[in-house]
Amino acid sequence: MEVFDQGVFTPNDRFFVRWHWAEIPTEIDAAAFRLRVRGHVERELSLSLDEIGRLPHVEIAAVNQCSGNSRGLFEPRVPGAQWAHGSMGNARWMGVRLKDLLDRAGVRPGAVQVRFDGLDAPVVPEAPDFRKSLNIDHARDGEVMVAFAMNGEQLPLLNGFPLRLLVPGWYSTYWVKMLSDIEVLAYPDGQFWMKVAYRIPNTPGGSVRPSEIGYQTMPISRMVPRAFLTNLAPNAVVKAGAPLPLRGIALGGDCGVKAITVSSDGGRTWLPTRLGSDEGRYSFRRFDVVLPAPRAGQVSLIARCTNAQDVTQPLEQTWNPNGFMRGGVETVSVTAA
Ligand SMILES: Nc1nc2c(c(=O)[nH]1)N[C@H]1C(S)=C(S)[C@@H](COP(=O)(O)O)O[C@H]1N2
Ligand SMILES: [Mo]
Repeated sequence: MEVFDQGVFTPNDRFFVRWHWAEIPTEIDAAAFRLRVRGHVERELSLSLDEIGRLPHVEIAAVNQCSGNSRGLFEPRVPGAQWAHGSMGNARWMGVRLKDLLDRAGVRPGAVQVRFDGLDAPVVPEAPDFRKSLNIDHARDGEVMVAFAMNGEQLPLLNGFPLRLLVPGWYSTYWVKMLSDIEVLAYPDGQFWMKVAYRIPNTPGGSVRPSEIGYQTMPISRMVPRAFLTNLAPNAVVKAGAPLPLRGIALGGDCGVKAITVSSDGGRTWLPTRLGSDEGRYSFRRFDVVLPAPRAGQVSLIARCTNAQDVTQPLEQTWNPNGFMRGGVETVSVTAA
């Protein structure tokens, strides 16, 4: 929260890092590197970084958020990486449109999905290589991109040098790093990382009761709106009888932020906040407000995001057994003294 409090973009050297498998190249020969585009296409491509760099460049500000961000806060607890809210970050990404690469290869009629693979590998050969797929129309929407720069610098190795997929508005499980292989499929991808892993209940907010069974699941996809207070740590002591400044960051999910409201009485009454600069609909948006002076005692503070599609965060926290897609409001309790 200290880092998020400093600005709307997350510095590269403070950005979270996550890989599934430990077999990750620690150096890459940029001159020898090739990106393959193959499968259900007119002509296979093997593109150097120079060739990719000559395609039209696009830049977008977008939040990279792990599907399991905040999993460590799930109640009851669930297995998996015990993240608090730090497995997200916002950057300016520069690259080329995936559509331009696919057009160069010529997608053949009957294409259904596009699968993405990177240079990392499982630690034992029987384990499934990390690969993710998007539907063909999504892959060609002109927004999904192959990025080579992050906040004006080349992609850091740990964030996917030399290329990573960028799927604005979608959880970053799809943002395949060290992207080396793009395969157009004439059938739906049935491998582990689409069929078994990264699935959420097919329910509103992907939420179920802890005892619930027998529900349908589907691949996780679009992010949901979220808001976080960044200037007050949990259990901080604030001044009683003095106006209380609040600041934070929010994301709309798969669209922009429309409004952030805050409550200091557990959600009974809400105050509007002032929004910070608009860096685009997939970016973090900052907000701030000064609350009327609290009386001495416990104060529970809540920030709540409404996105451009009028989706508002639920007051009750969401839950599922994989700890994905947390979407309910977050509460920060402080003491006024
Ligand atoms: N090649 C590859 N790309 C990957 C992954 C991976 O294991 N291998 N993990 C994904 C997941 S689950 C997340 S949360 C993001 C993390 O991106 P970051 O390390 O740049 O923050 O990378 C995604 N891309
Ligand atoms: Mo993730």
